[in-house]
Amino acid sequence: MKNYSVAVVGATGAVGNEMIKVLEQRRFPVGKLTLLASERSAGKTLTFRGESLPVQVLGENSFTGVQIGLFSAGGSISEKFAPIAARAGCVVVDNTSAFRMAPDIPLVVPEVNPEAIAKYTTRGIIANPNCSTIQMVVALKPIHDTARIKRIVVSTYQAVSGTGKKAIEELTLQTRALMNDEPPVVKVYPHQIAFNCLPHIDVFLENGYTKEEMKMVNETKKIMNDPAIAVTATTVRVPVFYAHSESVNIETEKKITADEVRSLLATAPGVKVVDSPREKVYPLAIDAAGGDDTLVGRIREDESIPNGINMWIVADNIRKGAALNAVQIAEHLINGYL
Ligand code: NAP
Ligand code: 3JN
Repeated sequence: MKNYSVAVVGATGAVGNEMIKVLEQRRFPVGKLTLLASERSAGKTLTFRGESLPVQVLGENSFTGVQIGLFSAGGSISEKFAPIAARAGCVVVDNTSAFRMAPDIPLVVPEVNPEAIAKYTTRGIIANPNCSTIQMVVALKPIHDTARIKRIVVSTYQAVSGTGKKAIEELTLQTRALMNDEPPVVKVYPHQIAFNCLPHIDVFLENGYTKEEMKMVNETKKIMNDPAIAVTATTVRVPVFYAHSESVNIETEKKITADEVRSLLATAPGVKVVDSPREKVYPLAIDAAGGDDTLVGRIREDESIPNGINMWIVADNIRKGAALNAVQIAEHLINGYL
């Protein structure tokens, strides 16, 4: 089997760390692994397949001989270094929002639109969607194909790991402080996150929505290849470490029953139906965390409209929402294109 030279950009971060783990767990055919981060990480090492590898400082010459670059060091780093990597012959799978809405760059969830990967040749970059979008479209695509979704109303309950390693630490420290009757230190979020819910993810835009909410609106239309789907989102940060939960309401053109949705999703790739509410069985963040599946439950007909469905969708935001989706894209690349 052919081996590939792979670079992880942002290797010391929450997403980058998980990418290294997923590459190992899925036995991705890595010949050489280059770990890249900022100057702050110079001298650090990380473990891959039991071997300790040095973290190198990202620079313009980092991509010589690298075939696949998995980027998760923030939008401005991708904007600068993804084109440099592409020019060096490295195919970039970018986890940031820098290129997601560029018309000539594919935005890919392998269970939904793997065919879009073919367009990577235009700029050498494939964009990985936002975590909240990914888990939603994995669950909705089979329903869209069968009954055509006209409108989506989604509210998210997002884990702090979506903000990175500093936010994971902030929730830990605030929880510990409050349990010890000490004042919580607020640094990462605009308000205390422990024992709280913040209806504010990313920055507010002119239209009153946050950027995170508009990512869900715009990315969903692009991935589903249907600009006519109406999407409205409210994104909320909750004091959970791993896995985003979503309350999703859809209106379809064709009537589809809750039972039909359950049986469609039972065979959908990447989806696990967890839906026996009488036995108190429904998707939970603590069950999704660390796993690869998108869990779907609480599937029921919306009795307020003729063709509506409600559901609860949960997935590990760092795995399916970021690292796993990126590695799956890389798997498609090596199996079909490289
Ligand atoms: P994180 O835990 O804060 O890690 C940030 C990573 O970026 C670290 O490895 C950091 O290196 C590196 N970095 C920062 N500035 C750099 C620079 N100037 N040069 C090189 N490396 C630099 O954040 P995270 O949660 O892993 O997220 C990182 C990015 O991934 C986010 O900004 C976002 O764009 C993307 N992301 C996407 C999703 C998604 O929904 N698909 C989810 C989460 C994150 P040091 O350790 O050396 O500082
Ligand atoms: O907050 C979350 O749960 C997901 C965060 C994603 C994120 C965080 C910082 C910058 C993104 C993203 O992937 O959309 C970005 C960004 O690249 O814009």
